[in-house]
Amino acid sequence: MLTQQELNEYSGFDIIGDIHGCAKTLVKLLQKLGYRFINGCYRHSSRVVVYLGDIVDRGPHIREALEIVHSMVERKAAVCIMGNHEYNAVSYCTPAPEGLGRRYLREHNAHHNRLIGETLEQFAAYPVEWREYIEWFTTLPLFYETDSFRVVHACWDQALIDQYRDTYHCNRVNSEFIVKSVDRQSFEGRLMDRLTRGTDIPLPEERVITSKDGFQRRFFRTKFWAQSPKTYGDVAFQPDPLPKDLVDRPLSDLEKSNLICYPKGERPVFIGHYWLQGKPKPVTSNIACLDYSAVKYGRLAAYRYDREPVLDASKFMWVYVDPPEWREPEAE
Ligand SMILES: [Mn+2]
Repeated sequence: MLTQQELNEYSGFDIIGDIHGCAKTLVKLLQKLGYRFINGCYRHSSRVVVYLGDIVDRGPHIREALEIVHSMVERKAAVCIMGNHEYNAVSYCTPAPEGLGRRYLREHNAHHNRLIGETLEQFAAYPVEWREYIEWFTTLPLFYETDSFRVVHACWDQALIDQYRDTYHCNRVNSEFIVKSVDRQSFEGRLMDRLTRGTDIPLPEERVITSKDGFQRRFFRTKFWAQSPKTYGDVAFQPDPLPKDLVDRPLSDLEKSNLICYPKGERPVFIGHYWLQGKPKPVTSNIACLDYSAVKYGRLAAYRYDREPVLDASKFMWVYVDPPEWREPEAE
């Protein structure tokens, strides 16, 4: 992995959000950003890519997307952190220790099978390669920071990150951590959940929202930067709207105490994860989300970061995901 000193030699950082198997669009975005394929990977003479995780699942060219990202990370042309989908892949494919009551760390139920289905299908003929990627995922950092910015897949929680550093003395996971994290109540489980999935609030009165991708949700995703929020509407941050009658519902003291707030004066943090739509722009002056729903014909988005303390809407770049990303490659 790139050291801090090596990173500082680059003039800037191109931070790229959730790819989800849209490899053709990724190539277009890298080219638009000035990267060229030289000596085994895409690279730039003076810039480096930071991938925010969620390379796998859902899209049509997952194996190709992994090849592009992995080759860049190997050759120090990029850094890649872990998304919840890489974590899911590792735990889905890792046999459980005895006594857990199931064969794999992540249960093979209908919901989980469906989420990872595209990935396993596309790797069906390449089992050795898939095994190597699983081993690679097991070593990915959960968060990353330099003197000027921070990245995490879903939520920067300083208290948990500090505790992690005190315990593990690094920012990467390992197989022991992965096994412990299966228990959602453990420190490892809470950290993994918080950093790769963010904060959320359970819906009251056992209500359910059916999300746009057809899943039933019993909670809604919340901001980790809301300053003294009062209602559900003040903290909701997800593509599926809250039911109208819940928007003005006051947050209880318990709900408030479970929220966190990334301070306004802190260095910028970049996240993916949230399926945003529309024209990319910063979420706040020091938070930018780069997940613009690429895999649902949205945009694959990047932010060209040059160490500025205040984020700027003009520094987003993107490529629209065309239907051809989804068609079989034509015979050439
Ligand atoms: Mn994602």
